[in-house]
Amino acid sequence: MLTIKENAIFIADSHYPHHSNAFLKTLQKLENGEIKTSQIFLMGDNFDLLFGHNEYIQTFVEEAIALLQKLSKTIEIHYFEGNHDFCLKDIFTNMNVYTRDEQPVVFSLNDKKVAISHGDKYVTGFGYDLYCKVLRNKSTLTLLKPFEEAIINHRMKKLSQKHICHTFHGFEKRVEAILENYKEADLVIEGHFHQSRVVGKYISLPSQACQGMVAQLEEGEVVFKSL
Ligand SMILES: [Mn+2]
Repeated sequence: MLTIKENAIFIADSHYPHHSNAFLKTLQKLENGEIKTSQIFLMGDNFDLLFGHNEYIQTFVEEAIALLQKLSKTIEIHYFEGNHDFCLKDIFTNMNVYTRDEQPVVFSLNDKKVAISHGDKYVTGFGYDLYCKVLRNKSTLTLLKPFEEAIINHRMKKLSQKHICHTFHGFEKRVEAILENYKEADLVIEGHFHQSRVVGKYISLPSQACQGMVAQLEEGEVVFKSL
């Protein structure tokens, strides 16, 4: 089983390049050595919109992609694809990239089982499942080609105007339903909800775009912090 290492950094829901530049700044600090770690968990929705099999979408975030490709040669990076960033295996060939279907992935931490995923796997409904399947498909993305620039420009504009930081009222109820799928896990770490809260054994990571924070493993504990 894979192990979560001391000082591992969890970066969730950065929604770059809209909403915040924090993701790019963190990558630059990792590159110049200001931040040191030997393991990074990209928890998904780190990009506000990025997918493979398409050149044009990459032009919005070229610098961040290049930095990630470079960092992945020296740092162990696990990328849990989100609902805004998917089909990434061809872009980040030196990372462990997990599709929605391959999540959650169980890691060990001091003999404990820690289930990690972006956070949109369970309790989403049939419509969402189907939408994910169709959208995250090479043929769909290839079919888009003739219209791609107009569609992508429109999408990027819409996404940049979207309000993404909300308090989830009744979040405990949702967590309870999600945890029905995690009987075996001692700890569950997810992003997606932008809540920056711990509910029992469920860690809802801070969103780098909303709270401006990430999580880091310090003396075996997951702590939320600014980098
Ligand atoms: Mn998400």
